[in-house]
Amino acid sequence: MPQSVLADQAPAALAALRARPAEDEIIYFMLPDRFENGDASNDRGGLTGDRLHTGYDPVSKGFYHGGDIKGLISRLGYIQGLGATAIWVGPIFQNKPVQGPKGQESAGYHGYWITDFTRVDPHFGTNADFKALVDAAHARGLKVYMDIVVNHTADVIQYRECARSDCVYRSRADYPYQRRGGVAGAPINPGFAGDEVQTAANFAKLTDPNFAYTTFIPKGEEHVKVPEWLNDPIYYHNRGNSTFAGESSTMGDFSGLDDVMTENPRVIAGMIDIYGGWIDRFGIDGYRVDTARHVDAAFWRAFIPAILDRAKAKGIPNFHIFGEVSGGDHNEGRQAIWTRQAAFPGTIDFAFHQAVIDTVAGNTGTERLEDLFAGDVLYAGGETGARHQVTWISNHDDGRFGFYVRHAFPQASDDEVLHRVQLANAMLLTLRGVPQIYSGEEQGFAGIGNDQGAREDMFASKVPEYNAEKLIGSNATTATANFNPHSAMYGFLADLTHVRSDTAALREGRQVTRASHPAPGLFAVSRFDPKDGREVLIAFNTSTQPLAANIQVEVASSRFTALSGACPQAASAPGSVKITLPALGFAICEAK
Ligand SMILES: [Ca+2]
Ligand SMILES: [Ca+2]
Ligand SMILES: [Ca+2]
Repeated sequence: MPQSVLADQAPAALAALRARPAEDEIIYFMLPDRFENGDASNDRGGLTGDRLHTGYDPVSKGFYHGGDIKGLISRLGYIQGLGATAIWVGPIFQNKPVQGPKGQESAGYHGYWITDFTRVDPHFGTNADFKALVDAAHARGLKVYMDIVVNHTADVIQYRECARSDCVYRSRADYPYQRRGGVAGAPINPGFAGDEVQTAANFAKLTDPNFAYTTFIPKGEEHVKVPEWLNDPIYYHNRGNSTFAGESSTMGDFSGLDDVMTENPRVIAGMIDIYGGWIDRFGIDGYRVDTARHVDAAFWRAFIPAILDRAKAKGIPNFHIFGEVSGGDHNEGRQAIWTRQAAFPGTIDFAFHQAVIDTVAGNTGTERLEDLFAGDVLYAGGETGARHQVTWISNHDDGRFGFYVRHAFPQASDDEVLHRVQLANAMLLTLRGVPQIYSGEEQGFAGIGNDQGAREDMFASKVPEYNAEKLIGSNATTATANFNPHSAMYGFLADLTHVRSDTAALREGRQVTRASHPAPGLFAVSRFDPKDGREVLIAFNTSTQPLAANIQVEVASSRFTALSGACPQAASAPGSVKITLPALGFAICEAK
């Protein structure tokens, strides 16, 4: 569309967008550094020198590759063509360009090492570029979700007693706040009643940050963080590296990243100020919250309502906030805890991810999926609340679904791998929750592992390991740009996103399990239109054999239309329909 046409449509598009509930969205997630390079002049972020100074090295997985906000703007049509309705943009805040022990350095290309929380990293562009992105997305009816971090900042604070990698966690019991360096140490912080008494008066008594370790800030970095209050070590836990267990889960440093003292009311107010500011200035539509489980629940109980209020005041009633709760056994109860005691409207659904891995990139029976959805009552708001869960099968940390399939079924043909990945995506786009597609899925990216192994470039990559990857359903490689709207996965996903967006039952409808199996095979659910109750039956076959089965439906559902796959025209008898599915196939059947 020409820019002038977009501008004319902008106010109406924005009003329609603001009115959509979170569960109507299909989210497309990308790391800006790896998506599209729209401006070669910012590739080094305005810095000079080698890659350890600029962070730029397009040949290496762990450094900046040149993607930026201008590039992302230029590809919004590609994203919209896929049928996504929202973008989740990896963190765009200014980062420490390079971190890590000598010889093991890597760059902040992923965005999770923030120094300045108020501005865009120069590798990605400017705050004005980000405003242009939000406006351009909104003009197309696309929402913009930012990826934010509260838990930590870049690694700036150091300890005298140890180097970053060997700073073991020092607990509150062994290193209480009122002693310096252990229970036998000199008295400090008199009268501080502990971090659970969250009043300004109490935290005013916490003046010495050197209870567990002796903190210092290397010369030249004293004011590197913005806002300025973040430069004071008193606003950090300073207890050494998290073991991701017990108390250290919320108070330990994530591999040296400075862990913020989120119990302090000054910190809570400061973070509300920072992230409320982005809403005020840019009118964005939601936050994906990094490392949510490493911040105490009381922080979220204060932060989340304040942010939702801030959004409402800005005319954004459906602002979504979804937290990353990773680790542990990835069950639905563990996710649901954070919607209850930490007030998250939704979490990134690791339980869904694991259940689809087990059943489609594994040999677990489809009862696993029935169990998953039986847990929906655990979420705040019950089954309605569960529809705010952000569901996914591939991402930048845990790896891509295709990788899991190839790992689980090393003998599988290319065709079987493609069908398994498509089946998993069919589940993603029809079952309850807000589906999130990770950039590259639509071009058959499978990745070579997790983390850096799953962060391939969409533009022509110079990374040899990426370029050696065999894509799924495509003869292309990542050595050339992959914005092909005719690829097998793009067309497949676009068909399903349009079915979802056209069918209220698949976005907002109640979901009832109809059939499951102790071994690979049938899984079926019905979803119901929230207004007229019309039934949509969705059936999946996770086995490599065709199947036919009678499935219970509503007695009123006597005739069907196929929205995808093969559906019978009519019920076999009142309340029963016979579904026939090919190996690893599925069908979406809407009652007339
Ligand atoms: Ca660039
Ligand atoms: Ca540190
Ligand atoms: Ca923490």
